[in-house]
Amino acid sequence: MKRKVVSVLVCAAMVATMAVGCGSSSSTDTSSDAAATTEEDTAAADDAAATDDAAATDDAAADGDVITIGFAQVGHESDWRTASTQSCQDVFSAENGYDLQFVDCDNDSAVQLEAVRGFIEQQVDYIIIDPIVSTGWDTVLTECEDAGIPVIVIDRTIDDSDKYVSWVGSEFKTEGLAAGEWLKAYAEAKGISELNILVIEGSTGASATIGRTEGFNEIAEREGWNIIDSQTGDFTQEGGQTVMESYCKSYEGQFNVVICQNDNEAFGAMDAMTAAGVSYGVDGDVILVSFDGCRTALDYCLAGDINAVFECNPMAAPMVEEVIQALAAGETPEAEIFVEESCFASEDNVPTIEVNGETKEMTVVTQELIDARPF
Ligand code: GZL
Repeated sequence: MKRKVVSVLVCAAMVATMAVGCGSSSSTDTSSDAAATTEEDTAAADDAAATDDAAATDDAAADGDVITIGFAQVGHESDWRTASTQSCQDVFSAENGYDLQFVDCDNDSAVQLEAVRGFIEQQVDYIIIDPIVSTGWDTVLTECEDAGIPVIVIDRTIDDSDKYVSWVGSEFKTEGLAAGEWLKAYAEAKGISELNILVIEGSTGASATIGRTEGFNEIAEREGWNIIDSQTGDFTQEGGQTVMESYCKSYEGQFNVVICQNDNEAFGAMDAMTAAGVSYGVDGDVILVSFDGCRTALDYCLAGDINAVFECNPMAAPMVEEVIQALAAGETPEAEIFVEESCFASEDNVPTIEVNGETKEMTVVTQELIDARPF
């Protein structure tokens, strides 16, 4: 399968999102009256926007131009997920000529399959799926194919069917490999000879979990590291805290590395370690690593609480729109489209890492970088 790495559109999407974000931060008032006025103004603006959206859809529908899209999203479990949803809502808006039928599947695979079948019944023009788990898809994708509805998969992968047009997302195994190569170099730079590692995995069966685990464990095995335990925190802050509380009780004093497979799990793990009196981060006893790269995680990285964050870019929607436009033009879109991603660190003692024969830069987090982040 040909691959395409897209960075320009991601930057454009980021700038667009940032511009919107920056604009929305300019009118904060402190007085209660002003706040009430702002609240009334905001409600009025929301009503006006909804009216405009409906009007735009009606106009486009009148022209027969509106493109109806069914989007079955994983859920709302993390900051990353919120940014992924926002990216799709920003691109597939009424003013852009779309009617987005969005379903938050709340991390429930049965709900997700039902949502896709609902889109078929609605006879939408396109279906976007971010698959909660990577298996159990061939039957419903065959139903989409029989209904003549193109399916585009984003983010996580589907491993038991190829009945979809394109997949847009990240290389999860590469993310895991990068974390392992950084940890090796970091331990050497710090003179740490023995690594005893605890892992808080993502949602069981999710390709992001499978890939990150596979990549990191490949390095751990090569280096002879001791992975003491590895349990799922389900990509949530609550899950990360619960697992880390258990780890602090079961493995007190036995570990010096915690790998969290997303930012929200890292936030929960931090709370649990703080409560247990375990120090972490640049000046702590435990090296803390996360995946995703949301703004809050980079804040913690800047503060030295999280040692390194390996980005997973949620801004897939601009590339999905490219796929839809190619299909509409009778062209064959790329089968796999990879978004560009960075690796972030709190310190500058590991400038670069080698992953799959490619040199990746470890970007030291600054406030300027954080301010420019889209999520
Ligand atoms: C990865 C994505 C994962 C994120 C988590 O692409 O599916 O799911 O890493 C999210 O934050 O919950």
